Amino acid sequence: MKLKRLNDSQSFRATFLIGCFLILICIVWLATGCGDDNPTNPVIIVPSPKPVSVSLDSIIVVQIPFENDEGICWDLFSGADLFFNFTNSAGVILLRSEIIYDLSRSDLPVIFWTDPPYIINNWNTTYFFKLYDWDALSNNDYIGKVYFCINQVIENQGYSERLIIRNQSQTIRLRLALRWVWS
Ligand SMILES: [Ca+2]
Repeated sequence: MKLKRLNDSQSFRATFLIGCFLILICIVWLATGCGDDNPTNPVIIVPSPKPVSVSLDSIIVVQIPFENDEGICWDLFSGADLFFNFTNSAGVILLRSEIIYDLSRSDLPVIFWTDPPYIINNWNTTYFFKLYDWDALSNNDYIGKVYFCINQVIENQGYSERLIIRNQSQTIRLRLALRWVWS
């Protein structure tokens, strides 16, 4: 075999290329973790699962006041005729309950089913239950309201399937059944 001697320029070029090649090998070696004697496991960030929707399945009225602020019963000769409107923050009525006539304290709690279950679209807004005593011959009497916001529910108690909401004076208490759909 015949060897050909390189001139200075060719020698410099060959050295430069070999140097570049070695640096490249080092970079690949380090990047793949081969240079670490005690490599740590790669961290895999798994996003927390979030439900895709939530629906309101039922509303249980646990407590209402049976007298108005002046201490007078809603109806003079019978119990309250309870119903409620479920509204968004703009006051638009989304659901209206049936009326339960002649309700007395011993009848509580009473349950109202949503049929079909009401899907809560806006998790960032406040929804209201406005409770009334129905009257045939005069305007309905306003009993009071309670409200909730889904994002606040999640923040306070996670994806809970049972939510209790009260008014400020603690005279109204509702228990909501929420159903979270995960996929
Ligand atoms: Ca009434």
